[in-house]
Amino acid sequence: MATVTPPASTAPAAAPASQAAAQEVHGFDLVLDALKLNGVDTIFGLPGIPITDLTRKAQGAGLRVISFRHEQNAGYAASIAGFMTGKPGICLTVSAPGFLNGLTALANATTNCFPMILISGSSEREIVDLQQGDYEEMDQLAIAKPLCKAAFRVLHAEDIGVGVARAIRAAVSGRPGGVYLDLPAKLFPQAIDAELGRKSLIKVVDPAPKQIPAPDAVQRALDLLKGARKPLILLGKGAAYAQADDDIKALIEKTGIPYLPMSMAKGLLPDTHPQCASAARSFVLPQADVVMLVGARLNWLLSQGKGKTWGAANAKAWGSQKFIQVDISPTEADSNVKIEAPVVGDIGSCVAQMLKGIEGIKAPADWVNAVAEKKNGNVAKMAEKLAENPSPMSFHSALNVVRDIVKANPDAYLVNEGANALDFTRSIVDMYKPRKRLDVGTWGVMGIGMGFAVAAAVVGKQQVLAIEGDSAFGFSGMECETICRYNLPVCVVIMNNNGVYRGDESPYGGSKDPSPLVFVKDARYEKMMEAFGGVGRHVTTPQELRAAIEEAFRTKRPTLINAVIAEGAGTESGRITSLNPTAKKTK
Ligand code: ADP
Ligand code: TZD
Ligand code: MG
Repeated sequence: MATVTPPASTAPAAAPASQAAAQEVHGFDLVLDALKLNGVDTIFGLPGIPITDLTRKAQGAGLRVISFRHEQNAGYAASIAGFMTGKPGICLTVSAPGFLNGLTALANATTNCFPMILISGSSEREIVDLQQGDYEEMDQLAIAKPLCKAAFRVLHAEDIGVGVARAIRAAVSGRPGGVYLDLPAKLFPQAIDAELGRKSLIKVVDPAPKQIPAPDAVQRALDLLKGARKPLILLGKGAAYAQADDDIKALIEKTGIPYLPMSMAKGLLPDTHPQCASAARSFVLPQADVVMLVGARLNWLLSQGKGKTWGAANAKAWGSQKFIQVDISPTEADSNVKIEAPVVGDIGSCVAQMLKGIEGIKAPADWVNAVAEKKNGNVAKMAEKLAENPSPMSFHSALNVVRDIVKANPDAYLVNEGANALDFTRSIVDMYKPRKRLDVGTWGVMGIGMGFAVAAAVVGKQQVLAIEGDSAFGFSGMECETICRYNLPVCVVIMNNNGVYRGDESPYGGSKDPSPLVFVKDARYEKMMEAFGGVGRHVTTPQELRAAIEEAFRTKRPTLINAVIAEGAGTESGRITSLNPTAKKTK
């Protein structure tokens, strides 16, 4: 039934303007119709064979197409759009190399439980499978499979509706993740009867169905909390993703239990909330007797739930805590330590159920007071550091400015990557609203910066402030052009310490070349934004930094601020020096 218009692997022919063609619809149109039918309004991508026309037709069909300079950045944009909205972000790439460039972002999305669909054009199956050397030949489906939650290929135009529907369901149902959708070049110009095409499309009903937890699992968790003397709630980015903000707040406030937000859960309740225990992290983790994880995994970011962080005498031993884990994935429990009370379901439903039985659960006053005392001491110490004003700037003196600006602009998105630039920002800059802090996530991946910033501006429609290590920025810096082209309200601040972690030379010596960790001294990154018509600022004091960010927020113009930080201000690997045990100690 499907008619194929050759040749498939070169630019596809436009629909013939004959009478018969009026009754036909092409693969191109069906892909776009299927996406639109399911509420997709934005595509992040990079054009080329065989999807060039798809990107232009998408615009013609009323979709917003954000065209990047590298697919990895388009992929990161799609993935964070997925996190922000709970709907799959769409990334569109060309075959083999474009697909591979997007694949890092797809794998990262899966690792972080962000819903995303990578749609890549691919070469001719017959030639690929016989390895006969097609243009950009690669068995993309096979390569994508181990790196994503699900992978599908559509060969016939009448199956596009099913392919898109399956991709959407796979991305957002259960634990969200990355999905690959392979669309061979031949598919796009395929013509089928228009009525058949229309009927073949599926508007997905209830793509992320609620998963109600079992009552006995909820009761088990409540009983544990009831008996706790030192309870603690850990909020992860799954809790932020779930968009159950009011119920999570109610659960925390009604029980009075201290809570600790993971990086991207910051702001789910304001970091300044009296129960927020961030400033007493190393006190509460080993002390707590019952810990309730809500959308957070006991991975490396939580020392696998073991060792000294958790009050055990040695690194491999378990502490004495009992864990409750609220998570949509039934296999997450026990992945690192015993989970006494797994509550499996979507966080919205789980927390709603728990709230019904929360009467009588109250964090003991002596524990709450002990946490508050520890926290107040640490906050006072931090205030002293923040008040210092060294020259060149330290991370603290620069981030003190950012802290004020975010406080005054709580709706702004904060994108953050680097090592010291990441760790100091996380601990110094308070967040006030949910899902506003977008960062390197589970992998600690460098390169998310400009992709996330573009997506936050386009999808979140708010001012974006990206706090970037100078190394981190380099991974996606070319997207300054994209930011200028779409005239996005993005203010990039580069914490420029002349290198990876620090700008000083290797303690080992032995080469005339610069250390692998250092860059051109005093590089003028701000000129990159100027090159595309944006604003560039070079700042050396907190006053200048404040004025420059305030100007950017006021004018909403694309801005890059090159903030000079002392070369030696950082530490090797930032806060995770322990994972780098052989490194010679830097000063
Ligand atoms: P963090 O890095 O902030 O600790 P993780 O990415 O490790 O967070 O954990 C997120 C967890 O949240 C994952 O285990 C995932 O299965 C879970 N999750 C994601 N979305 C939901 C949801 N809607 N309901 C329940 N659990 C969810
Ligand atoms: N490559 C990728 C994709 N991700 C990584 N995390 C790294 C390399 C290794 N890496 C880090 O973990 S942080 C970092 C690298 C290269 C850069 C740190 O330097 P920076 O930040 O300038 O961004 P600071 O402020 O100088 O520490
Ligand atoms: Mg640096």
